[in-house]
Amino acid sequence: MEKVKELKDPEYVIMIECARRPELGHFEPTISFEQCTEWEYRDEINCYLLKDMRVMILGIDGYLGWTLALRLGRLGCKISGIDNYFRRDCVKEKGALSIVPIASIDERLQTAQEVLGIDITFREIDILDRQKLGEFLKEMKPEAIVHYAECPSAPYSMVDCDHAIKVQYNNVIGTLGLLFLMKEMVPETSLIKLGTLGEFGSPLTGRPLFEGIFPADAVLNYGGREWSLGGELTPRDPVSFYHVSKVQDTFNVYEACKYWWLRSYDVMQGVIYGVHTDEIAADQRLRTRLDADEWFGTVVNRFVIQGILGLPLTVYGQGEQIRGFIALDDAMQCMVRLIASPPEPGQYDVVNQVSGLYKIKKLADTVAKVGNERFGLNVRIQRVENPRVEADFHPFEVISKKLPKTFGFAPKLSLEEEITNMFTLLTQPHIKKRIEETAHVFWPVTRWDGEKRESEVIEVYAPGTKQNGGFQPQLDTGKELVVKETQKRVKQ
Ligand code: USQ
Repeated sequence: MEKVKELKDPEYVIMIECARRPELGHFEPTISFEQCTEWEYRDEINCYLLKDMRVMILGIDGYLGWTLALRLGRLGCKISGIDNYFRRDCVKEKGALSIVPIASIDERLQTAQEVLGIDITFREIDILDRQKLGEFLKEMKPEAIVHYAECPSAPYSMVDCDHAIKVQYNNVIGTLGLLFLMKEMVPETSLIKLGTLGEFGSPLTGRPLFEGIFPADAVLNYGGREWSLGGELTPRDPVSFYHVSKVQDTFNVYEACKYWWLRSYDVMQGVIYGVHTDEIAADQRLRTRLDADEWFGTVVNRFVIQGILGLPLTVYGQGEQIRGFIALDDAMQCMVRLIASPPEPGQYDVVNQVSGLYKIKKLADTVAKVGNERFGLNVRIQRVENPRVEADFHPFEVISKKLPKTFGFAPKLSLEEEITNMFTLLTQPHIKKRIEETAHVFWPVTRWDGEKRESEVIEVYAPGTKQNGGFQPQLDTGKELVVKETQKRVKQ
């Protein structure tokens, strides 16, 4: 009682100081973003951002890492990053190259300085080298770490035992080591970890893909009894050894937040597509990579490139598979927003990062439509034997409420707009030449069943000639359902 009285005494006032800049003096604990001089409202992103925020990007030389570095640098963040060129090496192993020519890291860093005035501190470090990574963390003291330093390819993880082990070792052990380093050196730093929507698979029951954790009012009913599921991690059903590595990461990050009060957002990202952000378009030496080979090319990117080459677009199986997608620029917007609003100590949270859900055959139709109508091409589509083991027909309902509702994410690009941006860039003669040089590694030969043979063509068809029936995707953003149709399977 004495103690309480003491605290209520007007002579005793609780004040806090900024751990980052103690010289600013003392503040009342109720201080808000608006009152704090360290947080600035930024019109261009329509949210508050910590001044000179120190952000470290692991995997800074990659498709996403490089693009994000420039975006954050332009917003005034102090960027550091590591890379060991894992991705460049794997693509080389396939005999492929980035379709969009990319500069060496030295030239990229210099150009970022010259053209955009961004200074990036880079070290060539393998995420598995804990000694070097630890020293770099100590030197940079990042306030946020974005973890992109994982092998992102499902097919690469399915080539054979060596490749599966390489992917899982790099991804799982790399992340686990990072978590221990963060605990030792930067326990207050937020970790923005790239997971994948594919962790959840595509439940045949139609159960929605919640944002990683069951909502508070979810219940399990079984044998006449009922239990709450609220707050528990939702089931995972990964679709390749690569996706399994992401599931293992999920549990490791979740536990680290629980044991050590680390803080993390786990980003379940859909398939990214696209080539454009204002920063990477500022100079051709700032362009980010784009792959089309069967290992590292993702579906929309591959379709556009195949269309330019005159190869019918390779729809695997029936093309009825539904996936979540997001354009490169929109994905960067999400990442900036997550970085700008750090989680609380001990908080592990999951966001589903998608802006649209599409069937593969619908994607092929859209790419063909844009290519044929706006670029005078003659794009055709082919169904090929699916090299993967994945459900062909399945319901697909994705909940993605947190990014739009809590973090203010609003997608800016439609699928057609970004596909148009892609055709515009990739039909340039010097890039078209690179597409032709890489064409021999487009065809799917990596099969999930382990057989060593090429997928066969089932049929070639003209765009728009396949009925759009079957299950319809449902995206619940909490604002409006982007596509809301009765979920039922109709006759094909
Ligand atoms: N597909 C085709 N034709 C192709 C390539 C792919 O029909 O030429 C189909 C696949 O069968 C699959 C879908 O397109 O159903 C997506 O395949 P993808 O290669 O574009 O993407 P995926 O292997 O799922 O992996 C990619 C990224 C990965 C990320 C994941 C998000 O490489 O890093 O985690 O997308 S998600 O798909 O939501 O798991």
